[in-house]
Amino acid sequence: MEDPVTITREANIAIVEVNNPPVNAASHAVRLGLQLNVKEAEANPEVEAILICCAGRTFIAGADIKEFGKPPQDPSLPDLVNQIEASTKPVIVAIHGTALGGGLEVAMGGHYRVALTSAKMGLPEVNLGILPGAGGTQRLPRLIPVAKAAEMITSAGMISAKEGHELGLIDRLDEGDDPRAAGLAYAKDLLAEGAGPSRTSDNAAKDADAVDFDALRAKVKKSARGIMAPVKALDAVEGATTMPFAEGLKNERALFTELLESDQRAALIHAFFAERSVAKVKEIEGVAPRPTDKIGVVGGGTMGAGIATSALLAGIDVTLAERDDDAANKARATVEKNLAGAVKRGKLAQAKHDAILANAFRTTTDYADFGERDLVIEAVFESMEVKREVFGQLDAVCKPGAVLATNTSYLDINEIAAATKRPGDVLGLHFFSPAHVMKLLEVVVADQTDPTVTATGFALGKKMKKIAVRAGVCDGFIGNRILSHYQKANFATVLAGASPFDVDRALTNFGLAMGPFAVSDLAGLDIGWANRKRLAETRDPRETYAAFADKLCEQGHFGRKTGKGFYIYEEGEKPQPNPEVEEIIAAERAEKGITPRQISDEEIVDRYMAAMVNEAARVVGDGIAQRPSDVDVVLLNGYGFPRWRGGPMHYADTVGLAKILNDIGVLQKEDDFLWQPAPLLKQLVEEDRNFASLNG
Ligand code: TC6
Repeated sequence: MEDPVTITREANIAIVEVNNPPVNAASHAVRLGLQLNVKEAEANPEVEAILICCAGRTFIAGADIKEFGKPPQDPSLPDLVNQIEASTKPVIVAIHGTALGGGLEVAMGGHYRVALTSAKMGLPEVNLGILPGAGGTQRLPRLIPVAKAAEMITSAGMISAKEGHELGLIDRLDEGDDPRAAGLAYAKDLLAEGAGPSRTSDNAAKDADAVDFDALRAKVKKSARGIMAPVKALDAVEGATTMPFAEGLKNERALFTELLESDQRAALIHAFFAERSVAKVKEIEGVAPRPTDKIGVVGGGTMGAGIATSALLAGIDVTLAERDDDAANKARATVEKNLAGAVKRGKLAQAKHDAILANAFRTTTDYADFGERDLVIEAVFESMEVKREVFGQLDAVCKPGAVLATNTSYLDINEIAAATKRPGDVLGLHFFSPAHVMKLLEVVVADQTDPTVTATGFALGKKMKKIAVRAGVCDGFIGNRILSHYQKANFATVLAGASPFDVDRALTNFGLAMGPFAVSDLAGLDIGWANRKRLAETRDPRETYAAFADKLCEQGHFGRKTGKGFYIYEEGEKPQPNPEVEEIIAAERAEKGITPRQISDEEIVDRYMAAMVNEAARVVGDGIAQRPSDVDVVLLNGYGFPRWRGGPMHYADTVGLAKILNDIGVLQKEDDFLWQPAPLLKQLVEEDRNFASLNG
């Protein structure tokens, strides 16, 4: 392998360049190369200044994440950064692309920083369950105001080079596109001025008095939602305001090591790589996608308008069809509201917003307007009959080669495709509501879907900045199929003795953003009810059917939108448990001859996880998901599973598959039909393997 760090010289300036594609991560070889080359430059009497820069698309984007959890190799990143800072010759760092984590820490070890105006920078370590452990928590608050440093570090946010310049992190901006040239020009100017080394560690923390750490800690703890890293990172930043530099570094190291050894770090790094491996889909390797510049959307309800908004934000031209002018106007108003929201949140410039509405978006009531569209996404009422009708019409008007996608959440896409004469052009693109906010996209591949069509689904997902996951056809695909199963298990837990409120409490304590019964209320209880009615005919007679949610619906209680469901909703009040729910459940238990028993929070969680993992194992075993980590990505990004637990499959590996299988075995005595162990789970336990062994 080529040396990832090289040294060259231009007159009296040594140029130390990192070249470690794809993102110049500070791997062991890079750290070693930087150490040796900076040393060499220091020792060379002809060198008066040292420039550190990177080849390729970015400055160092961080420590090499693959090395975390493995035995450390010298030089460590903190030692390297200290060595760079200690240089007796001025060290200039030229930044382009994204200087992140350990990359920005290397830059802060340098004495002068020049950044291309297009560059961005940040310390995103807390996203991975760690903190900036190479001096970042000590140097950043010595370069920019402590409050801003604390915000950047605890939120993992990135700033632009321009903001970095205003704050004092960047000394010079360069309008060009060549970091090496920018660095050399700066180095020459500094030498001409007679500038010497300028070490950040000599500075005091900036505007430290302006920060109330106790108040900030309470705020960070609340928004961290169970993740330890942001709170520990804040502790380290506080150290920069109360301790001398060397002591602050030691404190940072201790806090970093604690996090590095935690299960949370392992889970969050698993999630990072899982989200990247979903893009690896064998059947589309080397397959060129079809165009997606102009799309059509059928249906302008919440979902269709959300999809249209998401496409418009991605620079795609959108035509949206509704059945009449009234509905089309309503859809337009929803899209306009969504786009105005994006402007308000700073995601979209006003001028761009105006241009989108003037040029890139139109509504229609005539499918003939889809004639020239590259791809059309159907988002109409969830009924096979209606969808087949829509696809028949699309088949008649769309140009050859156009991709026809359905946003169905459950229905059989093979049957929908069969309504056209071009089933190879049909696939599922299952967005999650609100579609312009949620990142998850299931790309559902039907029996006859052409690989170029699948590749187009992934290309569109990338354009829309979604996390696209390949799924096969079955009822509910990956996410909703698993959801249906664990909902049944939650219902069974309630019949066995827990209240819905016990279940919600236990699972929010476990880390879910909301309890499953509160989520059902939010989504509308009528949705689950309609789905259960749809499946009634094919329901296995051995299933113990829990009817208490149907009873609520029969009384017109659909959750939040009707003011009553599992909870009671009153304007300005915290939702309260609905006492009628307990009565309905007690009656159903009596009818079924069930004597309720006390169920601990721990058991509630174990039952929930056993159900989720068991069905997920079936989903992988049946080939609906490509690999266990794809399931994790779906549950993390579409169903509120706590990221710091890594997803259900990672969680199962952490507690051990034998424990999950054992829990299922115990539950089988309660309900032999619901708790059949998945063949893949049994096989892995027999072979003493975990889900990670299947990720490849
Ligand atoms: C740290 O620095 C701690 C310091 C303290 C130490 C004491 N390492 O995201 P993409 C791979 S913690 C190894 O698709 P993009 C990635 O897996 C780190 N590999 O590209 C993928 O590989 P694949 C702090 C990495 O253009 C490929 O690069 N830094 C790393 O959409 C392309 O990635 C971060 O947290 C890495 N650090 O976005 C930054 N980074 O092709 C994490 C990426 O085999 N990285 N890879 O699948 C990012 O946020 C983004 O990758 C990006 C580029 C913005 C740099």
